[in-house]
Amino acid sequence: GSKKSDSRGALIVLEGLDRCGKTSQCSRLLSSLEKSGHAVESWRFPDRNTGVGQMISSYLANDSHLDDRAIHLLFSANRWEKRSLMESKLRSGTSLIVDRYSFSGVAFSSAKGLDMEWCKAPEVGLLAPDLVVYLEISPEQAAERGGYGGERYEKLEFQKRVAESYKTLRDATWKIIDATLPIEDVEKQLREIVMECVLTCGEGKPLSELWP
Ligand code: Z5A
Repeated sequence: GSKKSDSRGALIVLEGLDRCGKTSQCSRLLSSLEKSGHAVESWRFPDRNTGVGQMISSYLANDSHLDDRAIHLLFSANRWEKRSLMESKLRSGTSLIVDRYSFSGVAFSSAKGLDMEWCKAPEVGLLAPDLVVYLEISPEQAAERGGYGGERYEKLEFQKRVAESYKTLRDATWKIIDATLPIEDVEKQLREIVMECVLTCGEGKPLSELWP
């Protein structure tokens, strides 16, 4: 049907441990939404293409050392530098599928021992997702998938603490999908949840900000 003038895109966020399958699912979701005629883009954080993103990338590759709070604020700044573009895309009717967002920021930094409320503070005022999907997998099962590479956080003990942080962070609005199911089954469940969200946003659900 014809698009109403107030129809906006949906902000959809995928979260989960390293190797849970976010990247695979984001690309499947992107092509299925495109095929059904939706305006949609796939984004990811960290966005390693910006100046801040390059500092983050070098930190993750263990090529540079940064204080825990300093890197936390860089991850947040990396989202702030994309905020206005994000808002204009959504308002112009483009849905965004985002691989990691503020929840990763809080989960990973609080897993290092930083206070969770302190971690949330710099995220206040960023756009709140219309939907957060958590792809659930145990740290042990995730580690079995192709093994970890050399990046800083790719260690079992650390991923266990991240999983605990995510448990504290998640609320009743999050949708949880069993990420150990076959890729096609995860894809099907994800598509259904996302389609419903895209429709609701198109019908004029207002944009809101973190933390709701
Ligand atoms: N970080 C942070 O600290 N603060 C922040 O604010 C943000 C991030 C935003 C880099 O992220 C690190 O930054 C990340 C968090 C931290 N550290 N960790 N850990 P990244 O986005 O660059 O990297 P990543 O998200 O952790 O990892 P990834 O390698 O991109 O994993 P993935 O996207 O979840 O998974 P995948 O590539 O789709 O799949 C992994 C493998 O599993 C692959 O071989 C697949 O074929 C396989 N797979 C996928 N699905 C299945 C199913 N269903 N069954 C079996 N096998 C599967």
